[in-house]
Amino acid sequence: MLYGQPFLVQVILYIDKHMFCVYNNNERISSLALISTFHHARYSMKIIHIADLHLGMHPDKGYPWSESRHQALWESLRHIIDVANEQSADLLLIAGDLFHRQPLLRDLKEVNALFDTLTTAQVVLIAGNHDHMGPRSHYRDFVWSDHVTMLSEAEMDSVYLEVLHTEVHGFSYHQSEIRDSLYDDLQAPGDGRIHILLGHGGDDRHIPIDIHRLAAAGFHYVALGHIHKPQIREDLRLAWCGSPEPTDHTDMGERGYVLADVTLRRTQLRFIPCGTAQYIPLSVTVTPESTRESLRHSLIRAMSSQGEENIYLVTLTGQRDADLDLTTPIALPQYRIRQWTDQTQVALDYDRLRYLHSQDLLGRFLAEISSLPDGPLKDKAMAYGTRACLQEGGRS
Ligand SMILES: [Mn+2]
Repeated sequence: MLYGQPFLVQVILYIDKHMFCVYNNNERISSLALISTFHHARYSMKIIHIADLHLGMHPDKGYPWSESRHQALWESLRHIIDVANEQSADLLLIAGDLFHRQPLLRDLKEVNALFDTLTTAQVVLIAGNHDHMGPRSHYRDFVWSDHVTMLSEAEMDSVYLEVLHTEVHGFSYHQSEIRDSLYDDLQAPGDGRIHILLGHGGDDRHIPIDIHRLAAAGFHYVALGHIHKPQIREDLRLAWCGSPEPTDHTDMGERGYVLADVTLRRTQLRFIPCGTAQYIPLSVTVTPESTRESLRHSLIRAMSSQGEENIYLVTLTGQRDADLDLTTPIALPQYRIRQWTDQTQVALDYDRLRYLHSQDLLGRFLAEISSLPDGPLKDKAMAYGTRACLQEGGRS
């Protein structure tokens, strides 16, 4: 040792995420891409996990807002890439069905161009059942940018991302259905690396998944796609992130992606909603006093307060005046009404019915029941009995 020399050299482990740097009086003299277990035991990797974007799809085809929903799907990918950059994410995982059907070559070029705008994240993706690798799929010979890896084999494969000390495992669909439980007997290697499984499925025709069995396979994170409803199981280190936008009127509730923080020791999962519209069931109660105009106002009030961007499934309940026709939807062109269901019943005018049906079964029924003591049970019995008689009469 050179006694009397000032101590000049400091070793700093966290100069940046992946470098092991040696400093001399604050001047970096050496930086080595050394991967130490010590470093990675503490290094927290930020992952954005998405799936089921269904790019190219036209949700609600035939409805006036369909084109804007088609654009919203592409916009969701742009948004997620912006988020990945803002958050300095390390990894963007795409768990299948990025496209709604076999992608065109130009679609792949557009997506790759978007991936090129990622400033920090590497990308790993698989094909799902919708965008499966058919014999002439453009996925087969497409050359992705260096930071993008597609696990395109039909059998389990992996990519080791050295700077992240992480191996991502997965395979792609080569047909639209896989009925075998291909994720049932997996075991993550115990080699000190972080192991992630990228998977697609979870129903009978698309790789049935036993989440507890999969959780026991020892992956640090299991990033799944196919089920559009998010299901986040931090306790099992497993999640279906869901689709970032709803694509069908049966897709209720919030849609988004998963932000995962993964180290060798722990996995933290957060669901981040990002859908720009939701399908919302809207029930409107009709009374004998209701008119189409009054219902129009109720609907506008309800849809404005819950968001004009949302898509509504309207159900009308209650009792309507016999003259009121609600089978034709009320025209509200500035709103998005996907479904219109009339479940109303004609309000019963007992005095008029007694008069009209004095000579038949309904008249006798009403006379009989009116002698019973008043109460909710009597009201119900009267309504059910009357409707049954009217329906019987209608059939004969
Ligand atoms: Mn799918």
